[in-house]
Amino acid sequence: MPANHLTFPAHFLWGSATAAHQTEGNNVNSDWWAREHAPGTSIHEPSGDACDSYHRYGEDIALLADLGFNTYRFSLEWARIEPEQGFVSRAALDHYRRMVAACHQVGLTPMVTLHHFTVPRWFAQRGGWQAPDAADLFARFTEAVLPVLADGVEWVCTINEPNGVAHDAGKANEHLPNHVYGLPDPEVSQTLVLAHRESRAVLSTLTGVKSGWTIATQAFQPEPGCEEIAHTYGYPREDFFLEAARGDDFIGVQAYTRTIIGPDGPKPPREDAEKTLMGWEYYPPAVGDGIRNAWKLTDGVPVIVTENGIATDDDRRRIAYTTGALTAVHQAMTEGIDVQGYLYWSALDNYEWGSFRPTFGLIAVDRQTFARTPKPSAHWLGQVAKSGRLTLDTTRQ
Ligand code: GCO
Repeated sequence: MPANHLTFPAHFLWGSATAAHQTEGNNVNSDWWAREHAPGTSIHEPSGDACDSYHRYGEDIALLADLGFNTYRFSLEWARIEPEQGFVSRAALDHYRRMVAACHQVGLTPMVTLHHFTVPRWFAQRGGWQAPDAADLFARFTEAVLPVLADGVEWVCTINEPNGVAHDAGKANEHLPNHVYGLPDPEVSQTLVLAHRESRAVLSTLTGVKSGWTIATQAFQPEPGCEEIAHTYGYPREDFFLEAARGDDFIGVQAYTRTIIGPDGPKPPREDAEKTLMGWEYYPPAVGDGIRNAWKLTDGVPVIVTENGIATDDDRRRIAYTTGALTAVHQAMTEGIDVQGYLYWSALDNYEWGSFRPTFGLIAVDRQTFARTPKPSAHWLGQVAKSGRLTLDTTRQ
Protein backbone atom coordinates (compact mmCIF):
# COMPACT_ATOMS: atom_id res chain seq x y z
CA MET A 1 0.00 0.00 0.00
CA PRO A 2 1.59 3.32 -0.97
CA ALA A 3 2.08 5.42 2.14
CA ASN A 4 4.18 8.31 3.22
CA HIS A 5 4.71 10.24 6.40
CA LEU A 6 4.73 13.76 7.70
CA THR A 7 6.95 14.46 10.68
CA PHE A 8 6.29 17.07 13.34
CA PRO A 9 8.84 18.68 15.67
CA ALA A 10 9.71 16.97 18.94
CA HIS A 11 8.31 19.70 21.19
CA PHE A 12 5.04 20.08 19.34
CA LEU A 13 2.03 20.47 21.65
CA TRP A 14 -0.38 17.64 20.94
CA GLY A 15 -3.64 17.55 22.77
CA SER A 16 -7.30 18.27 22.92
CA ALA A 17 -9.50 20.97 24.36
CA THR A 18 -12.63 21.38 26.44
CA ALA A 19 -14.48 24.28 28.09
CA ALA A 20 -15.94 24.38 31.58
CA HIS A 21 -19.60 24.96 30.74
CA GLN A 22 -19.55 22.28 28.07
CA THR A 23 -18.17 19.55 30.30
CA GLU A 24 -18.35 20.30 34.05
CA GLY A 25 -22.12 20.19 34.55
CA ASN A 26 -24.34 22.23 36.86
CA ASN A 27 -22.75 25.55 36.11
CA VAL A 28 -25.78 27.09 37.78
CA ASN A 29 -24.39 30.52 38.50
CA SER A 30 -23.51 31.31 34.89
CA ASP A 31 -25.39 33.45 32.36
CA TRP A 32 -25.71 30.42 30.09
CA TRP A 33 -27.45 28.30 32.70
CA ALA A 34 -29.83 31.20 33.31
CA ARG A 35 -30.55 31.43 29.58
CA GLU A 36 -31.04 27.68 29.28
CA HIS A 37 -33.79 27.83 31.90
CA ALA A 38 -35.38 31.17 31.05
CA PRO A 39 -39.06 30.97 30.13
CA GLY A 40 -39.47 30.72 26.36
CA THR A 41 -35.76 30.16 25.79
CA SER A 42 -34.65 29.42 22.24
CA ILE A 43 -32.01 27.03 23.59
CA HIS A 44 -33.00 23.56 22.55
CA GLU A 45 -31.57 21.53 25.41
CA PRO A 46 -29.98 22.58 28.74
CA SER A 47 -26.46 21.59 29.78
CA GLY A 48 -27.53 19.79 32.98
CA ASP A 49 -24.81 17.49 34.26
CA ALA A 50 -22.90 17.86 30.96
CA CYS A 51 -20.05 15.29 31.25
CA ASP A 52 -19.81 15.68 35.05
CA SER A 53 -16.18 16.61 34.51
CA TYR A 54 -16.30 18.82 37.59
CA HIS A 55 -16.03 15.55 39.49
CA ARG A 56 -14.49 13.31 36.83
CA TYR A 57 -11.66 15.57 35.61
CA GLY A 58 -9.05 13.19 37.06
CA GLU A 59 -10.32 10.37 34.90
CA ASP A 60 -10.40 12.64 31.80
CA ILE A 61 -6.86 13.84 32.36
CA ALA A 62 -5.45 10.36 33.04
CA LEU A 63 -7.18 9.01 29.94
CA LEU A 64 -5.78 11.75 27.70
CA ALA A 65 -2.27 11.10 28.98
CA ASP A 66 -2.69 7.34 28.49
CA LEU A 67 -3.81 7.90 24.93
CA GLY A 68 -0.48 9.63 24.18
CA PHE A 69 -1.22 13.37 24.31
CA ASN A 70 1.08 15.85 26.00
CA THR A 71 -1.24 18.87 26.40
CA TYR A 72 -4.74 19.53 27.72
CA ARG A 73 -6.60 22.81 27.24
CA PHE A 74 -9.45 23.52 29.64
CA SER A 75 -11.13 26.61 31.03
CA LEU A 76 -11.63 28.10 34.45
CA GLU A 77 -15.24 28.98 35.23
CA TRP A 78 -15.56 32.60 36.31
CA ALA A 79 -19.10 31.95 37.60
CA ARG A 80 -17.74 29.44 40.11
CA ILE A 81 -14.63 31.37 41.09
CA GLU A 82 -16.37 34.72 41.60
CA PRO A 83 -19.99 33.78 42.29
CA GLU A 84 -20.80 37.29 43.51
CA GLN A 85 -18.92 40.40 42.52
CA GLY A 86 -15.78 40.66 44.62
CA PHE A 87 -16.36 37.35 46.43
CA VAL A 88 -13.71 34.82 45.42
CA SER A 89 -14.30 31.17 46.28
CA ARG A 90 -11.14 29.58 47.63
CA ALA A 91 -12.71 26.18 47.18
CA ALA A 92 -13.26 26.81 43.48
CA LEU A 93 -9.66 27.99 43.08
CA ASP A 94 -8.50 24.85 44.89
CA HIS A 95 -10.54 22.77 42.49
CA TYR A 96 -8.72 24.22 39.49
CA ARG A 97 -5.38 23.91 41.28
CA ARG A 98 -6.13 20.22 41.63
CA MET A 99 -6.81 20.04 37.88
CA VAL A 100 -3.44 21.63 37.14
CA ALA A 101 -1.76 19.24 39.58
CA ALA A 102 -3.54 16.28 37.96
CA CYS A 103 -2.15 17.33 34.57
CA HIS A 104 1.38 17.63 35.91
CA GLN A 105 1.10 14.30 37.64
CA VAL A 106 0.51 12.45 34.38
CA GLY A 107 2.81 14.60 32.25
CA LEU A 108 0.23 16.76 30.48
CA THR A 109 1.03 20.42 29.90
CA PRO A 110 -2.01 22.39 31.03
CA MET A 111 -3.24 25.21 28.80
CA VAL A 112 -5.76 27.29 30.68
CA THR A 113 -8.48 29.49 29.18
CA LEU A 114 -9.73 32.24 31.48
CA HIS A 115 -12.98 33.00 29.68
CA HIS A 116 -14.75 30.53 27.42
CA PHE A 117 -18.12 32.17 26.60
CA THR A 118 -19.77 31.96 30.04
CA VAL A 119 -19.77 34.74 32.66
CA PRO A 120 -21.24 34.95 36.16
CA ARG A 121 -24.88 36.01 36.34
CA TRP A 122 -23.97 39.18 38.22
CA PHE A 123 -21.60 40.20 35.41
CA ALA A 124 -24.29 39.61 32.78
CA GLN A 125 -26.92 41.46 34.82
CA ARG A 126 -24.83 44.60 35.02
CA GLY A 127 -24.46 44.75 31.25
CA GLY A 128 -21.87 42.08 30.52
CA TRP A 129 -19.19 43.28 28.11
CA GLN A 130 -21.22 46.41 27.46
CA ALA A 131 -20.69 47.69 31.00
CA PRO A 132 -18.11 50.51 31.09
CA ASP A 133 -15.87 48.73 33.62
CA ALA A 134 -16.12 45.25 32.07
CA ALA A 135 -12.43 45.10 31.12
CA ASP A 136 -11.36 46.06 34.66
CA LEU A 137 -13.57 43.38 36.15
CA PHE A 138 -11.95 40.82 33.89
CA ALA A 139 -8.50 42.05 34.92
CA ARG A 140 -9.53 41.63 38.56
CA PHE A 141 -10.74 38.12 37.82
CA THR A 142 -7.34 37.42 36.23
CA GLU A 143 -5.70 38.56 39.46
CA ALA A 144 -7.96 36.27 41.44
CA VAL A 145 -6.86 33.20 39.47
CA LEU A 146 -3.12 33.86 39.69
CA PRO A 147 -2.76 31.23 42.45
CA VAL A 148 -3.99 28.59 39.98
CA LEU A 149 -1.62 29.76 37.25
CA ALA A 150 1.32 30.12 39.62
CA ASP A 151 1.28 26.34 40.04
CA GLY A 152 3.26 25.97 36.82
CA VAL A 153 0.81 26.89 34.07
CA GLU A 154 2.81 28.05 31.09
CA TRP A 155 0.07 28.66 28.51
CA VAL A 156 -2.86 30.97 29.18
CA CYS A 157 -5.62 31.93 26.75
CA THR A 158 -7.37 35.07 27.98
CA ILE A 159 -10.62 35.23 26.02
CA ASN A 160 -11.91 32.49 23.76
CA GLU A 161 -13.29 33.62 20.40
CA PRO A 162 -13.76 37.29 21.19
CA ASN A 163 -15.18 37.55 17.67
CA GLY A 164 -18.05 35.32 18.80
CA VAL A 165 -18.40 37.08 22.15
CA ALA A 166 -18.62 40.51 20.50
CA HIS A 167 -21.31 39.28 18.17
CA ASP A 168 -23.24 37.58 20.92
CA ALA A 169 -23.15 40.49 23.36
CA GLY A 170 -26.04 42.39 21.82
CA LYS A 171 -28.13 39.29 21.16
CA ALA A 172 -28.53 37.47 24.40
CA ASN A 173 -30.71 34.63 23.17
CA GLU A 174 -29.02 33.73 19.96
CA HIS A 175 -27.67 30.22 19.62
CA LEU A 176 -23.90 30.44 19.81
CA PRO A 177 -21.68 29.64 18.04
CA ASN A 178 -22.17 28.71 14.42
CA HIS A 179 -18.72 29.59 13.18
CA VAL A 180 -19.97 32.16 10.77
CA TYR A 181 -20.41 34.93 13.24
CA GLY A 182 -22.74 37.85 12.82
CA LEU A 183 -21.35 41.36 12.77
CA PRO A 184 -19.61 42.11 16.07
CA ASP A 185 -20.60 45.18 18.05
CA PRO A 186 -17.57 47.49 17.49
CA GLU A 187 -17.65 48.89 21.01
CA VAL A 188 -17.71 45.43 22.55
CA SER A 189 -14.87 44.43 20.23
CA GLN A 190 -12.81 47.34 21.60
CA THR A 191 -13.72 46.43 25.19
CA LEU A 192 -12.56 42.87 24.60
CA VAL A 193 -9.23 44.07 23.22
CA LEU A 194 -8.83 46.21 26.34
CA ALA A 195 -9.81 43.29 28.59
CA HIS A 196 -7.30 41.07 26.81
CA ARG A 197 -4.51 43.62 27.23
CA GLU A 198 -5.31 44.32 30.90
CA SER A 199 -5.44 40.60 31.57
CA ARG A 200 -2.09 40.08 29.85
CA ALA A 201 -0.57 42.83 31.95
CA VAL A 202 -1.73 41.01 35.10
CA LEU A 203 -0.39 37.71 33.76
CA SER A 204 2.99 39.25 33.03
CA THR A 205 3.54 39.50 36.79
CA LEU A 206 4.05 35.71 36.77
CA THR A 207 7.31 34.49 35.30
CA GLY A 208 7.15 31.91 32.57
CA VAL A 209 3.55 32.50 31.51
CA LYS A 210 2.85 32.79 27.79
CA SER A 211 -0.47 34.43 27.03
CA GLY A 212 -2.59 35.07 23.99
CA TRP A 213 -6.15 34.79 22.80
CA THR A 214 -7.92 32.31 20.59
CA ILE A 215 -9.76 33.44 17.48
CA ALA A 216 -12.44 31.70 15.40
CA THR A 217 -10.86 31.76 11.96
CA GLN A 218 -13.54 31.35 9.38
CA ALA A 219 -11.63 30.85 6.11
CA PHE A 220 -13.50 33.44 4.09
CA GLN A 221 -12.82 32.48 0.48
CA PRO A 222 -13.84 35.03 -2.16
CA GLU A 223 -15.27 33.95 -5.47
CA PRO A 224 -13.31 35.55 -8.32
CA GLY A 225 -13.92 39.30 -8.27
CA CYS A 226 -15.30 39.26 -4.69
CA GLU A 227 -12.00 39.91 -2.90
CA GLU A 228 -13.03 43.36 -1.66
CA ILE A 229 -16.41 42.09 -0.45
CA ALA A 230 -14.67 39.27 1.42
CA HIS A 231 -12.29 41.73 3.04
CA THR A 232 -15.09 44.06 4.16
CA TYR A 233 -17.05 41.10 5.47
CA GLY A 234 -14.14 39.38 7.19
CA TYR A 235 -12.35 42.36 8.73
CA PRO A 236 -14.61 43.06 11.75
CA ARG A 237 -15.37 39.34 12.20
CA GLU A 238 -11.81 38.05 12.22
CA ASP A 239 -8.94 40.26 11.05
CA PHE A 240 -9.54 42.97 13.66
CA PHE A 241 -9.01 40.43 16.45
CA LEU A 242 -5.92 38.92 14.84
CA GLU A 243 -4.34 42.34 14.40
CA ALA A 244 -4.97 43.02 18.09
CA ALA A 245 -2.75 40.02 18.92
CA ARG A 246 0.45 41.61 17.54
CA GLY A 247 3.14 41.31 20.17
CA ASP A 248 1.36 38.52 22.07
CA ASP A 249 3.22 35.34 23.01
CA PHE A 250 1.05 33.20 20.73
CA ILE A 251 -2.14 33.32 18.72
CA GLY A 252 -4.76 30.58 18.95
CA VAL A 253 -6.38 29.52 15.69
CA GLN A 254 -9.75 27.77 15.86
CA ALA A 255 -10.88 26.46 12.51
CA TYR A 256 -13.62 24.10 11.40
CA THR A 257 -14.90 24.97 7.95
CA ARG A 258 -14.74 27.61 5.21
CA THR A 259 -17.14 30.27 4.07
CA ILE A 260 -17.34 31.17 0.40
CA ILE A 261 -18.03 34.85 -0.18
CA GLY A 262 -19.96 35.71 -3.35
CA PRO A 263 -21.28 39.05 -4.63
CA ASP A 264 -24.00 39.00 -1.94
CA GLY A 265 -21.75 37.90 0.92
CA PRO A 266 -21.47 34.48 2.56
CA LYS A 267 -22.92 31.53 0.70
CA PRO A 268 -24.32 28.35 2.21
CA PRO A 269 -22.36 25.16 1.43
CA ARG A 270 -23.10 23.66 -1.97
CA GLU A 271 -26.00 21.16 -1.96
CA ASP A 272 -23.73 18.27 -2.86
CA ALA A 273 -21.01 19.13 -0.31
CA GLU A 274 -20.47 16.67 2.54
CA LYS A 275 -21.72 18.24 5.77
CA THR A 276 -20.94 17.59 9.41
CA LEU A 277 -23.49 17.26 12.21
CA MET A 278 -23.23 21.04 12.59
CA GLY A 279 -24.39 21.46 9.01
CA TRP A 280 -20.96 22.85 8.16
CA GLU A 281 -19.10 21.88 5.00
CA TYR A 282 -16.54 19.11 5.52
CA TYR A 283 -13.42 21.07 4.67
CA PRO A 284 -10.22 19.96 6.46
CA PRO A 285 -7.88 22.55 4.85
CA ALA A 286 -9.73 25.40 6.66
CA VAL A 287 -7.12 25.28 9.40
CA GLY A 288 -4.41 26.16 6.87
CA ASP A 289 -6.34 29.30 5.84
CA GLY A 290 -6.67 30.25 9.52
CA ILE A 291 -2.98 29.71 10.27
CA ARG A 292 -1.86 31.80 7.28
CA ASN A 293 -4.24 34.66 8.07
CA ALA A 294 -3.18 34.68 11.73
CA TRP A 295 0.54 34.64 10.89
CA LYS A 296 0.16 37.43 8.34
CA LEU A 297 -2.03 39.76 10.40
CA THR A 298 -0.09 39.34 13.65
CA ASP A 299 3.22 39.96 11.85
CA GLY A 300 4.52 36.56 12.80
CA VAL A 301 3.23 35.67 16.25
CA PRO A 302 3.70 31.91 16.89
CA VAL A 303 0.54 29.99 16.12
CA ILE A 304 -1.13 27.23 18.12
CA VAL A 305 -4.16 25.48 16.72
CA THR A 306 -6.19 25.68 19.91
CA GLU A 307 -9.29 24.10 18.34
CA ASN A 308 -9.98 22.06 15.24
CA GLY A 309 -12.34 19.16 14.82
CA ILE A 310 -15.49 17.68 13.39
CA ALA A 311 -18.92 16.77 14.71
CA THR A 312 -19.71 13.37 13.25
CA ASP A 313 -21.22 9.99 14.13
CA ASP A 314 -18.78 8.31 11.78
CA ASP A 315 -15.45 8.11 13.56
CA ARG A 316 -13.68 7.17 10.31
CA ARG A 317 -14.59 10.62 8.98
CA ARG A 318 -13.04 12.13 12.13
CA ILE A 319 -9.75 10.39 11.31
CA ALA A 320 -9.98 11.48 7.68
CA TYR A 321 -10.81 15.06 8.65
CA THR A 322 -8.00 15.28 11.16
CA THR A 323 -5.54 13.76 8.71
CA GLY A 324 -6.51 16.45 6.21
CA ALA A 325 -6.24 19.18 8.82
CA LEU A 326 -2.82 18.00 10.04
CA THR A 327 -1.62 17.87 6.45
CA ALA A 328 -2.63 21.53 6.10
CA VAL A 329 -0.89 22.38 9.40
CA HIS A 330 2.27 20.67 8.21
CA GLN A 331 2.12 22.45 4.85
CA ALA A 332 1.90 25.83 6.62
CA MET A 333 4.96 24.85 8.67
CA THR A 334 6.94 23.98 5.57
CA GLU A 335 6.12 27.48 4.28
CA GLY A 336 8.01 28.82 7.30
CA ILE A 337 5.12 29.53 9.68
CA ASP A 338 5.89 28.85 13.33
CA VAL A 339 3.10 26.50 14.42
CA GLN A 340 3.71 25.14 17.90
CA GLY A 341 0.83 22.82 18.51
CA TYR A 342 -2.44 21.19 17.52
CA LEU A 343 -5.31 20.67 19.95
CA TYR A 344 -8.29 18.70 18.73
CA TRP A 345 -11.79 19.93 19.65
CA SER A 346 -12.94 18.16 21.62
CA ALA A 347 -11.63 15.65 24.13
CA LEU A 348 -15.17 14.55 25.01
CA ASP A 349 -18.57 14.43 23.39
CA ASN A 350 -19.93 17.43 25.25
CA TYR A 351 -22.57 20.13 25.44
CA GLU A 352 -22.46 21.99 22.15
CA TRP A 353 -24.17 25.23 23.24
CA GLY A 354 -27.76 24.08 23.07
CA SER A 355 -27.48 20.42 22.20
CA PHE A 356 -25.61 17.22 22.95
CA ARG A 357 -26.27 15.96 19.44
CA PRO A 358 -23.17 17.23 17.57
CA THR A 359 -20.54 14.80 18.77
CA PHE A 360 -17.08 16.37 18.37
CA GLY A 361 -15.36 14.09 20.90
CA LEU A 362 -12.44 11.71 20.68
CA ILE A 363 -14.03 10.12 23.73
CA ALA A 364 -17.69 9.12 23.96
CA VAL A 365 -19.56 9.86 27.19
CA ASP A 366 -22.54 7.81 28.34
CA ARG A 367 -25.21 10.37 29.25
CA GLN A 368 -26.61 8.19 32.07
CA THR A 369 -23.51 6.72 33.71
CA PHE A 370 -20.91 9.26 32.47
CA ALA A 371 -18.69 6.33 31.48
CA ARG A 372 -15.93 7.41 29.10
CA THR A 373 -15.11 5.32 26.03
CA PRO A 374 -12.27 6.40 23.75
CA LYS A 375 -13.16 6.11 20.08
CA PRO A 376 -10.73 4.63 17.52
CA SER A 377 -9.85 8.22 16.53
CA ALA A 378 -8.61 8.86 20.08
CA HIS A 379 -6.18 5.95 19.88
CA TRP A 380 -5.17 6.97 16.37
CA LEU A 381 -4.49 10.63 17.23
CA GLY A 382 -2.76 9.65 20.47
CA GLN A 383 -0.42 7.49 18.42
CA VAL A 384 0.27 10.36 16.01
CA ALA A 385 1.02 12.53 19.05
CA LYS A 386 3.35 10.00 20.60
CA SER A 387 5.31 9.35 17.43
CA GLY A 388 5.15 12.88 15.98
CA ARG A 389 4.44 11.16 12.69
CA LEU A 390 1.34 11.27 10.54
CA THR A 391 0.96 8.42 8.09
CA LEU A 392 -0.77 9.34 4.87
CA ASP A 393 -2.47 6.45 3.17
CA THR A 394 -2.39 7.59 -0.42
CA THR A 395 -4.89 4.97 -1.51
CA ARG A 396 -7.69 6.66 0.41
CA GLN A 397 -9.09 10.17 0.57
C1 GCO B 1 -15.96 27.53 19.57
C2 GCO B 1 -15.90 27.16 20.93
C3 GCO B 1 -16.31 25.77 21.27
C4 GCO B 1 -17.29 25.05 20.36
C5 GCO B 1 -16.65 24.48 19.13
C6 GCO B 1 -17.60 23.77 18.20
O1 GCO B 1 -14.93 27.45 18.95
O2 GCO B 1 -16.99 27.95 19.10
O3 GCO B 1 -14.65 27.46 21.46
O4 GCO B 1 -16.88 25.99 22.51
O5 GCO B 1 -17.89 24.02 21.05
O6 GCO B 1 -16.07 25.50 18.40
O7 GCO B 1 -18.61 24.61 17.76
